[in-house]
Amino acid sequence: MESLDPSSVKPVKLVNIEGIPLFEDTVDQWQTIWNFKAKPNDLLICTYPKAGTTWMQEIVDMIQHGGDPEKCARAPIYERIPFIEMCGPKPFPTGVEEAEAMPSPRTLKTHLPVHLLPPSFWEQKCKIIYVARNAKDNVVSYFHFHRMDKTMQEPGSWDEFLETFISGTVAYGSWFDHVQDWWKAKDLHPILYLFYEDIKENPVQEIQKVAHFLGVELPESVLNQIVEHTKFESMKGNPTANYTTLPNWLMDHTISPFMRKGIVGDWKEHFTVAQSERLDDICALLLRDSGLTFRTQL
Ligand code: PPS
Repeated sequence: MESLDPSSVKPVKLVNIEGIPLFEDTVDQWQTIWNFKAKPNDLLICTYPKAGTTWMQEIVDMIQHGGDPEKCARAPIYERIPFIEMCGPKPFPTGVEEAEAMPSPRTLKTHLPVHLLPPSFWEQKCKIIYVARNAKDNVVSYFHFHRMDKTMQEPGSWDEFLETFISGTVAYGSWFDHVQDWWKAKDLHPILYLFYEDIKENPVQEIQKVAHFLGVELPESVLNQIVEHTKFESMKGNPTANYTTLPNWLMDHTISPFMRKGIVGDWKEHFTVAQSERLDDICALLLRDSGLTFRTQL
C-alpha cells in the first residue's frame, strides 16, 4: 500500500458502455472483464452501489466460516471477496486478477447491471445474491460516498446529485433499470433477491434465507452470532469490514464514514417534500407493472 502514490488518486471519469456509465479504468479493461471465466461454484453478490453490498458480504463470509469472527478477520472485506470489475488505482491488483488468484469456492462482488454481467456467470449457472435498497436511502448513501471516496466524481450539491441520480448518469447507471432487470432475471436464474429494509427489520429471517440458499444449516447459536457480528454497530467498529484500512487519501472517513448511518429513512434528513414527492412519482411510473415495491420506512 505504501508504494501507492497519493497524488495519482483522482476522480475517475465515467465512460458509457452499452448505455451504462462505468469507471474509465473498468472500460479500459472491459474485454478482460467481459471474458471473465466464472466457475459453477462461484457465488456472486450483486447490488446497485450503496445498497448493502458490504453487509451482505460480511453475512455470507460469516455463514461460510461457521460464524467464526476470527476467520472473517483474516483480511479486509475487499480482499476476502474480489470486486470483479474493479480496476485501480494502481498498483492494487484488479478484481479479475484477485479472483483468478483465489482458490474455489469463490465469493465475488459486482455492481454490474444484468446486461453487462460477464456471460460465464449465466453459462455456469452461478448462484447470485442480489440486494436492493429503496431509491431514497440509496441515493443519500451514494451522495455521501461521492464526497468521501476520492476516486468518485464530486457530487455537487445534494439537489444536483439527486438529479444526476434520477437521470441515471451516475456510475452503474439508472437505479430504476438495475433493480428491475435483476428482479426479472431472478425468474430465469438461481438468484436470491433480498431487500436492505427486510434485513434491517428481521436479520434472523433474512440471514436464514441466505444460509438456505447456500445450502448451509445454521445452528441457533451460530445464527445469533452472525446477527450480532453483522449488525451495523459491530461492522462500523470492525476494521476488516469498515474500509478504514484503506489510506485516507483514497477514502476520507472524516468527511463521511463508509459505515455512515446504516438505517432506513435517513432520506428524511435530506429530501425536501417536493423532492420526495417527485421521486415517489418517478418510482410509481418507472416501477409500474414490475411487481417490485420498496419500503422507505420501517
Ligand atoms: S458499496 O461501496 O457499494 O460496496 O457500499 P455498500 O456496502 O453497498 O453500502 C454502504 C451502505 O450500507 C450501510 N451498511 C449497513 N447498514 C446496516 N447494517 C449494516 N451492517 C451495514 N453495513 C453497511 C452503510 O452504512 C452504507 O449506508 P449509509 O446509508 O450510507 O449509512
